Amino acid sequence: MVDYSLLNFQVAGDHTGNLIALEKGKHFPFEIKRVYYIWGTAANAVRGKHAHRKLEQAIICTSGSCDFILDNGKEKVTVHLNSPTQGLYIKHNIWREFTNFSPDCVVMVLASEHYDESDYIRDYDVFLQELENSSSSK
Ligand code: T46
Repeated sequence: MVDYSLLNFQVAGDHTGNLIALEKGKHFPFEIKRVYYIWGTAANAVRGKHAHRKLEQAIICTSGSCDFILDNGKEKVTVHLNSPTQGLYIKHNIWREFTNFSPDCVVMVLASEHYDESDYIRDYDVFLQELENSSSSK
């Protein structure tokens, strides 16, 4: 099974509209060191195409929708994100691609580490090799 979970956020706000507050130490199983967001992506673009060696992330589609394809080297699962009330939590060693963007899609990501290109595995064969090395060293 591909290791991921969906975090459900409590909605506050009032009759005029909604609000979700996300706090350090309360809503995520990691300390948030970085926030970034992605928007204006062409519908059929495929982003991601990499895994991370260490990074954990919570991915929230704050507007619109898109699909995340998660791959642990053996199995794949597609997670459709279409609500600001849910966060897709993924740890390291998961190959991710995301696509099928609605025109209004905004993806906000909360990350456990600062940006570090050396944490990326951008070659799928290297990803498979590193997975094998880590399982044979256990
Ligand atoms: C993931 C999805 C949801 C930075 O300079 N700082 C940053 O914090 C990030 C994330 C990227 N960049 C630069 C590096 C590249 O030149 O922005 C460019 C595109 O980055 P990347 O290839 O990481 O973008 P995505 O949208 O393919 O993937 C990102 C995350 O890397 C990834 O972990 O899950 O968003």
